Amino acid sequence: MPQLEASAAIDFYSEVYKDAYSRINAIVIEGEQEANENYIRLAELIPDQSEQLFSLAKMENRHKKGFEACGRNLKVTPDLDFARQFFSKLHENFQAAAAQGNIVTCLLIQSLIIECFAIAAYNIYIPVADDFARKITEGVVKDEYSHLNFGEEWLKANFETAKAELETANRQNLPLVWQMLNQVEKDAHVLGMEKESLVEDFMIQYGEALENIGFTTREIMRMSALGLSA
Ligand code: Y39
Ligand code: FE
Ligand code: FE
Ligand code: FE
Repeated sequence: MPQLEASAAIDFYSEVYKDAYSRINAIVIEGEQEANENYIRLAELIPDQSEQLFSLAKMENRHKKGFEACGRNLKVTPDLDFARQFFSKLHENFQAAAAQGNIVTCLLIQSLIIECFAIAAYNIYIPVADDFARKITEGVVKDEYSHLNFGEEWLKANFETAKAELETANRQNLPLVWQMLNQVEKDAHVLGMEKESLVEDFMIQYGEALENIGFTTREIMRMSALGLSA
């Protein structure tokens, strides 16, 4: 089924919609919570940018509150156990990298992969969201671009020393995104969001980010192809 253009055809109060929403809404709430923690951790790892990183962490906390309100508005209880499971591999990889002081890997996971995932998901959700959630999500997605930009700027400024670690971290973490998308494909579809649109938007954001950081088109092609078959 093609990506829906408008929300007119969606019944936000049907049991089928609310059941799917209980998982997607939980993913977003848990994702915002983990993003908040990740930016606080990054503030410790990059002390000369801590002020800005704490301000990003604060935004993530606001996003979480906004999406909690979206769930309440539809009288949906978010399935947070499912959501924790959903993020567990990326979460473990971030924790392990942080414990070793691998800032580049932490930034790739949070500021490139997770932010691009968020931007893709929110852009695709906005046209099919209920009125309440649309307004919230429009405000949030603007912030996510600034989070992605933070990662791009730092990695661009440190490109020569970061390059090899970025390639390794990409190889370890990009395939996880495709596994995660496969897990939510059905629920996203119920909300009017098509997997192909999500993949397309993610690849555009992620490819542009790698380009801004300093990778060549050939390198971007090679890095992006990883795990696509997962
Ligand atoms: O930086 C952020 O705010 C990111 C944590 C939020 C993650 C959002 C993840 C969205 C995935 C939803 C998948 C729906 C198909
Ligand atoms: Fe379809
Ligand atoms: Fe956010
Ligand atoms: Fe963010």
